[in-house]
Amino acid sequence: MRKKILAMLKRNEDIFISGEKISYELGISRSAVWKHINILREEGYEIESMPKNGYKLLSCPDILTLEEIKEYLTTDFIGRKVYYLDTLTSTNMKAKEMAFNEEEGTIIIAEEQTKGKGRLGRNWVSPKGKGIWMSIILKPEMAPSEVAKLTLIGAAAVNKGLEEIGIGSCIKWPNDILIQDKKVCGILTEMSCELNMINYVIMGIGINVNLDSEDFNRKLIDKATSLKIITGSKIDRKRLTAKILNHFEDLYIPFKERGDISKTIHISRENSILIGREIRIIREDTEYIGQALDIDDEGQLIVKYKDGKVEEVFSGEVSIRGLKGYI
Ligand code: BTX
Repeated sequence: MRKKILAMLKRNEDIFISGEKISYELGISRSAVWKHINILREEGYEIESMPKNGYKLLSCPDILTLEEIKEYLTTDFIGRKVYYLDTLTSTNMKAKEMAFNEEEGTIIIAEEQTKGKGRLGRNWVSPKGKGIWMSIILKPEMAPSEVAKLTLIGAAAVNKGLEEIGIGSCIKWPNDILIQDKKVCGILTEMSCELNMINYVIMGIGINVNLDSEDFNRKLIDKATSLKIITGSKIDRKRLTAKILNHFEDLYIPFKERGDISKTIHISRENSILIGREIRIIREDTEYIGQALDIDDEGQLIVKYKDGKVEEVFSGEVSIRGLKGYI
């Protein structure tokens, strides 16, 4: 019911709508309307009320519920069902618990993660209300070996979403987004599969939106940044969340339906921070130094080592670090 009242207020933004009209259209008492209005206020909606005129929505809170992101959403199924929680250990962990019973495209978003996960057991700093910490549940019918490409789709979607709000970024193959050589977003793709069949994939996306320098500890400050630090102003998280989901669906559908990943590869190449640079590849405990030559049509990084040998590096097998301070 509260969602319906909110929708009415949003449809009538800037004008008053009477309590009587709301109660008539929704078939509830005027005191019930009043109770729901008060709960909405507690959630952060600024609603003016005047005895004769009724209610007027003045402003909406900076929260990532479906009600708040949907006005920017153009997708068919990605992000059409949103579980929004104030705090979670990790959205990926929660998504894994829920994945079997949820439809493809469902997303889990938390305002804060107390145990945000990076790759290989690393942690992901996720302070309250300042980032986009979300996981998308996917159920593609394809071989498990194809899943690495999904991470590239996620990174390309974030890059395009940022571009749409006027922020240029680079993709550090396969799973990071950097601005000014510092990490602003990380992607963690996890899957559950049988031999030849994927049960589900969880695509976890973490974006440092409105974090301040104090949110990063001393170790991180040299290698991590946020959109707010870069641009000097607070960024609208709702709009950005929806735009990323829109791009994600656009890139995901051709891949899921026809295995077509060409647009993603194009975006990955055009915005790659690695191509042409000297890189360090860490495989188990050994380090290899080489030059990143290209990203091939399958999404693999082509590397030329110091001994002249050229090799395709597959996502997930290696960690890559830049040599000169970038992560
Ligand atoms: P990664 O292993 O490539 O990066 C983790 C490393 O990045 C850490 O060891 C640390 O050095 C650094 N780091 C930690 N927090 C941040 C941060 N906020 N910004 C920049 N650098 C940081 C990257 O793993 C994948 C991260 C995915 C995070 C999302 S959030 C939603 C979803 N749920 C979840 O638990 N994880 C994913």
